[in-house]
Amino acid sequence: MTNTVTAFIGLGSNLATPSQQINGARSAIAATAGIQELTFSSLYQSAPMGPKDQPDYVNAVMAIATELTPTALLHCLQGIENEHGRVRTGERWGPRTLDLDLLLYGDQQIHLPDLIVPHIGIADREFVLYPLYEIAPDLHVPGKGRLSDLVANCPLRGLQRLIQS
Ligand code: A4P
Ligand code: MG
Repeated sequence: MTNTVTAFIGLGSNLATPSQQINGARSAIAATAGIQELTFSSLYQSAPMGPKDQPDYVNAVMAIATELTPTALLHCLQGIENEHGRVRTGERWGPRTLDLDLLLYGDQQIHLPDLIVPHIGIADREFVLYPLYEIAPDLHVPGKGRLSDLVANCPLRGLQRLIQS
């Protein structure tokens, strides 16, 4: 691949054996033309943000090198969500088999109707910041500051790193 950009993807699931959903999504992303996996974080378990009457989540962050445009990458991620049985019920922050968010795309700030990068919730979500910090501790988040500072200001809220067998 030539002219690649480093991007970070947030993966989340709280239905249908979440850790398997995450691992399946990782394989699907890595197998996509124009994407090469660089690093994958540990899996983390967290209490649901939003409605509490849903199972805990498993989250992870993946670093990739990609020659896809941000919009093409988003469409790939949405296709993989759909292949993993994602059903959009319309409930905000409701349970899901698989959620793939484009967290960062190089040092770009993007404001399109269907794509905002850095991802809108990045600075407030322990289940994004801690796995991201695990694989890229020196990162600077465009428009928001140093990742290490964002982590220092974000409570763990019970986030747990899962030991993988
Ligand atoms: N969109 C805009 N920017 C982006 C981006 N950077 N990456 C648009 C991905 N999508 C982006 O997303 C809604 C719209 O966001 C899309 O049409 C896309 O064009 P969606 O995936 O269809 O809907 P959603 O995920 O239900 O909405 P939302 O607001 O993105 O939810 P979040 O922020 O993804 O939160 N609790 C824990 N512990 N862990 C979790 O992972 N996740 C959620 C969902 C709720 N609670 C959670 C977790
Ligand atoms: Mg989403």
